[in-house]
Amino acid sequence: MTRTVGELRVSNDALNDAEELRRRLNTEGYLFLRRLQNPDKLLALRRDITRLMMKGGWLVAGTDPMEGIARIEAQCTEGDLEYAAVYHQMYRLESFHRSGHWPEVISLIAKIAGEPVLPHPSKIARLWFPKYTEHTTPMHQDFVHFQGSYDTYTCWAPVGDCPIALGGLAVLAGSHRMRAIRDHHFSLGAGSLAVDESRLEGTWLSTDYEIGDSLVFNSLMVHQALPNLTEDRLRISLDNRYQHAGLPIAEHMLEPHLQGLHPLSWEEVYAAWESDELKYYWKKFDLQILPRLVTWGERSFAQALELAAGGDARAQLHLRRVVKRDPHSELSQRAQAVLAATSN
Ligand SMILES: O=C(O)CCC(=O)C(=O)O
Ligand SMILES: [Fe+2]
Repeated sequence: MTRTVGELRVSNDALNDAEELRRRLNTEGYLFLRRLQNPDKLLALRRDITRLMMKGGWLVAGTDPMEGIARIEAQCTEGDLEYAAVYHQMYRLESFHRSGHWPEVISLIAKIAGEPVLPHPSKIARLWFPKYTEHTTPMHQDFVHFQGSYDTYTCWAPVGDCPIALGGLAVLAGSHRMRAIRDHHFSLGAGSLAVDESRLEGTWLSTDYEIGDSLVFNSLMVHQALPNLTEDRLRISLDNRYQHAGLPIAEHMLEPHLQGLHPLSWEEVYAAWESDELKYYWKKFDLQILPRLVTWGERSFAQALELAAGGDARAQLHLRRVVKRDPHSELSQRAQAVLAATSN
């Protein structure tokens, strides 16, 4: 994406005015708060995560892990076994899960959505390598991934400063007004689904994020990540989801993130936790749980097969990733057949 990016509107002035927050969310589709989250707590989390990245071989040995200086040879992303190796270590951190329950975020969501607020059990972080821009999160609506209710809110926040060049999140101004799910097609970036760019109008908004800054939007807002154009820095961010506990939630949001790609159980996640407080916390709510819709995922995979058969290098890369992850799965068999037919 090369186009001008406008500045997000800062809404800190409305932080204590629930009605005004809701009005801005309705008119603009997002709320951007400077330093909503405590920088010290985020830095402590960054320390925990970068320590695991160093242990996992993602960072240059001898550098300060807090700097997040990537070993370019270690590049990987969601869907890669190498990604899961570090992501799953991080996923076992109690501090990571606790960060999705920090009161500053919960009380903001309570003002928007009402109480009680349900933080989704499926907490999410992105650990994005530099010089890997074809894997940048493409433009999409979260609903196709997370489903449940349209009134599910994503809170995106970098775990460290995130200037434009490090590839923070951008939202498409006004895109929430079409209260509908747009067509999505195959894409190489995170989630493998993108909306058709030619049908989009409006200005992309982002900012030079500083630690603690948080961007909240609902699940129909079109957004994407900007590419990580730095020489050697990893971008670390959280995108946790929240909703009113009385609204429906899709069943996969009750499981650890990336369950479909890289299985992990809650018992494994909880194995080294010191406190029981957040274990299975959602069971105290009487939740309305919806089955996961596989429509979008299946369409993306079918398109990847078709594109790969026609010689599309990105689709072929996607299929090779599927095969490497689990050579014996049914999807892999189909991917292998296409790859074999197109190799020369
Ligand atoms: O951080 C990213 O690259 C993707 C985040 C995203 O799509 C989201 O927060 O919904
Ligand atoms: Fe998203």
